[in-house]
Amino acid sequence: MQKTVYMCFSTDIIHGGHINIINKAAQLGSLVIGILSDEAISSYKRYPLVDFNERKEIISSIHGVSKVVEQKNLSYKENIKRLKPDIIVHGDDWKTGVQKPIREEVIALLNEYGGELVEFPYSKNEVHDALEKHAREQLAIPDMRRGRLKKLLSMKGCINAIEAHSGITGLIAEKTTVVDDGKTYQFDAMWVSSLCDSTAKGKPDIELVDMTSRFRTIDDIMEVTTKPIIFDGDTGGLTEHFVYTVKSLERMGVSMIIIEDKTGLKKNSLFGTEVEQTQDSIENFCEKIKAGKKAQKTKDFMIVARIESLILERGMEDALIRAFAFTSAGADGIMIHSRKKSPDEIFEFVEKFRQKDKLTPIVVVPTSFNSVTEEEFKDRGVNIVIYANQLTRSGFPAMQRTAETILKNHRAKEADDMCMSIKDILTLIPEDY
Ligand code: SPV
Ligand code: MG
Repeated sequence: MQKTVYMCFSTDIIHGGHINIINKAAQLGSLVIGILSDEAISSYKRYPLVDFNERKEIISSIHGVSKVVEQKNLSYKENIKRLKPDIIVHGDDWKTGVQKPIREEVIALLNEYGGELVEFPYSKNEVHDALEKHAREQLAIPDMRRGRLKKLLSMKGCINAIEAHSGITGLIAEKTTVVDDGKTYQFDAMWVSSLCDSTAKGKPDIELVDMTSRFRTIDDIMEVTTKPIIFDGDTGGLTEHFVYTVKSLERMGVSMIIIEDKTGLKKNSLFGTEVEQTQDSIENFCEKIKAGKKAQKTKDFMIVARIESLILERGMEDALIRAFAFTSAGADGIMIHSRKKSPDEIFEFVEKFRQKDKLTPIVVVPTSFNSVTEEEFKDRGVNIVIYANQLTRSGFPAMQRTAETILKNHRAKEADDMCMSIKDILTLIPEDY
């Protein structure tokens, strides 16, 4: 009887190397190709330029492929258990790096029933590398980047974002990948926080850093990344100014602005009622939202209204009245904020809002109520979870400790163990990025 051969494809660019390995695999038996889901690809590599159905059609029409199936995760487990292939084929490039534990799991699963792993030498090819680089560059084009947040939201239901305030923090948000239990995890988007952008410039978070400077930060991040951007627009400023901000952000390829319903001198929400803060009137804030929606030119851009009622201790009822008024005014989403350690008031808001509105995306920033997992937020009806300041809050103490160690010892030797090696810092950023 003919053997069954299984191979997984995670690429959306088919080139000669792929045809070559398909030909070799087909010679070993009846070839089934697993096509990685859009969700798995976007958390493993990058957002696919060609979607699942199209990839399925292309690959199933290649000579030598007898069947195509979906592979939902990077892990082969589900499909191996279901299909029990005699042979699994892969390039030998997965012996190291992110895919190493996936390979080990495949070997263990094959050993359970005497299946075989066949690895063909992986050939690095400059043309293929150039195609991949080109695909990445496509993702960074403003039109492509802007629309991707909506696509990710509808694909995943709940997405996450981490703060970025510079090129290097943008790269961390872009590239950090973790493999756990056969799944890969990456951040979906970046949050350009007013707190972290101001802090990086040594300034307080009071709308002192002007828009031109905030745009410069976005530009620095955009130059070296491809992921969608959510911009912290503070109060949005005067309505007459806000409409220009919306148009500029949209042109740059930012996907979403979140503005908070405060007025006058804005202070950071995490101060709560310890400082004087004034909430905007519902009428005025609705006018700002309406003006912003009217100013935007594309369908992709989103304006999210952030409600400060819980922060300012004005009560749940006030928060809900505002939420429904702001969505009626055209807000594309609601961010509800709290500085309580317990997530109870956030959960209560989400439950009550969802009783009347099942669709409008809800955004949370769990800096204080940080014990809740993304999975629980999703189950309760939250759509965007933003880690708003953790890179700044971890990076700053590390630098401060190093500075103190040098001062104390009148030399840098003792600080060396706290630092990356010179070789690592020199090669951290590739020259042709
Ligand atoms: C920010 O990151 O700047 C925010 C979130 O606006 S918070 O600091 O919690 O107000
Ligand atoms: Mg802010």
